[in-house]
Amino acid sequence: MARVVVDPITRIEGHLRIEVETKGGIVTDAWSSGTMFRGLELILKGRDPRDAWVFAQRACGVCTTVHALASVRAVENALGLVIPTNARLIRNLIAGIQYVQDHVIHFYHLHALDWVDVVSALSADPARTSDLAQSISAWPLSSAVYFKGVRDRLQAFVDSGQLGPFANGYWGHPAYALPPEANLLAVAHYLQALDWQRDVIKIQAILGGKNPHPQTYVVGGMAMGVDPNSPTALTVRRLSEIAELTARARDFVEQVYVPDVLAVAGFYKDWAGHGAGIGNYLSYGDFPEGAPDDPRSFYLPRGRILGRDLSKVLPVDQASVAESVAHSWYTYEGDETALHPWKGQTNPKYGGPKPPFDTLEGSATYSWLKAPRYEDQPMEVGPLARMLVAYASGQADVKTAVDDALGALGVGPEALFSTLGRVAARAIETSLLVNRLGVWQRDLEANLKTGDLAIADTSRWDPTSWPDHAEGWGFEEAPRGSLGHWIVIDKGSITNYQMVVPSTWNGSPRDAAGHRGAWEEALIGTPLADPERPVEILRTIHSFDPCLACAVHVHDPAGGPGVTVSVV
Ligand code: NFE
Ligand code: MG
Repeated sequence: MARVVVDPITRIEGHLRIEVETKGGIVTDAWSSGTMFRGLELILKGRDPRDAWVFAQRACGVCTTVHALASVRAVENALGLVIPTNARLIRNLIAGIQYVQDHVIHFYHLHALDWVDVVSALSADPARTSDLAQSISAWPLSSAVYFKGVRDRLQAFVDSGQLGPFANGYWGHPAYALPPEANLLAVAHYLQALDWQRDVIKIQAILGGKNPHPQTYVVGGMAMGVDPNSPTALTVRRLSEIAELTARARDFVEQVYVPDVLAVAGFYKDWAGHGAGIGNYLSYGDFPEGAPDDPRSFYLPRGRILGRDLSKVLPVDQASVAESVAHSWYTYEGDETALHPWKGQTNPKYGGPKPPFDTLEGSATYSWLKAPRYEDQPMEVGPLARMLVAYASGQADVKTAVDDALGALGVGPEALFSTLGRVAARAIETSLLVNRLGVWQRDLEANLKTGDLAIADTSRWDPTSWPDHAEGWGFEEAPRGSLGHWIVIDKGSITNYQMVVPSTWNGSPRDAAGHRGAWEEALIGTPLADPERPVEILRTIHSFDPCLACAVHVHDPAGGPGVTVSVV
């Protein structure tokens, strides 16, 4: 038996330590530890609820805008505000392009190198790489000359000894399965995606003033002019720029990202048998296409699946969410083992071993993440949860797209419950949303043409119009999964604010009943070919797209070491 410790897991946002126990080269138990504390929820106490979104949005620079959206929704819910149609559609557009950019960056820059051996790409034949590229896509950058150029560029990196983003990979690891040509193709697209993502996110800058952290939210709607005839508002020219950028986004997703995911997945079908995890899936649903607070109008439906049973989609009620701190570095006053977020507390109390330490073994508390549970059950959230809930709900676009992808890979729906299923679900979701952006834009233009220029309901702007005490919740589907903000307002100020974030669901430690979190559970049964180079741990953990900055909502002033992998 050996303990394998990876700390930190890189190519994620924030600080994550994973420890696993192995027996005979197979993972038999796992611990997920968020190693930083931030306390944003404490920073929000005492503030004006109308300002909360600006602070909350700083939880993260990766999923950026999602905390602003969850925050304004929580305050709107507390004050009983319904946002106008224009605001609903602009919010959908900002959130939608965020998904598209975030998912593509995740695949190429945060996850692909778990599957793609960069050094092997150096031995690829550019002509055969060109043949491969043209066999899977009509994307024009696919000539032998182009791929030779990429290979030469990569060789120059290696010769200089400065590998940059490709330093310290597990190159040559026996678990890599792609031929050199597929590796070169993926490296070429890794580089292209860097430029592409910078361009397409301009949509957020057009609609939000800047990226990351758009600045145009307001409680009750959006704070921007939408008169197509005014030079300072969202003009016809701006709308046509958005349409052009959306087309660029769509071309890359359809002609590069999706074909690459399918091609890579074809070499790793064994990963449809690893990484399933708990089998409970939660989606709050999002992208309202009618009444903004009616989940029946959502493009991606709300629902819950238990025990991988796709025949039933169960309802979701915010009252059923609670966070346990039984194994976290927090204390709750009183005897409660789990608290609903309106009653939530953020009392940090480090209870792990004194650093530096080798392992967390024997430490009852081991993470700065709390353990969110739905009716006491751990849930997986994220693209796979959303696609499964939508698929089981009979959402027509999702059903067609999922069935097509399963058909292309020649696997059945059970393959979805896996590490590979997560990667595929993210690509399917990206493809659906990049196409939906055009629908929301057309709806926005059509609504503006009717003369409806309403952009915010400011009827409750004055705090003297508020009740003495109000409670609200705001749900959002962030790229990594279900995000909830809960707010309590007393006499115009925030008296409690709790954020229950996607990576907190997925990366949670055990709860009071001993249930593991989604990452912990997903690692069990994973084979490790070489425990000193545990690429298999990275595959499954990265498939969730972790974000610890969101999840704990500090830093090591001394800097600390780089990545250490130890087998103890
Ligand atoms: Ni920091 Fe986030 C997303 C949120 S995290 S990335 O998506 O909310 O889990
Ligand atoms: Mg929290």
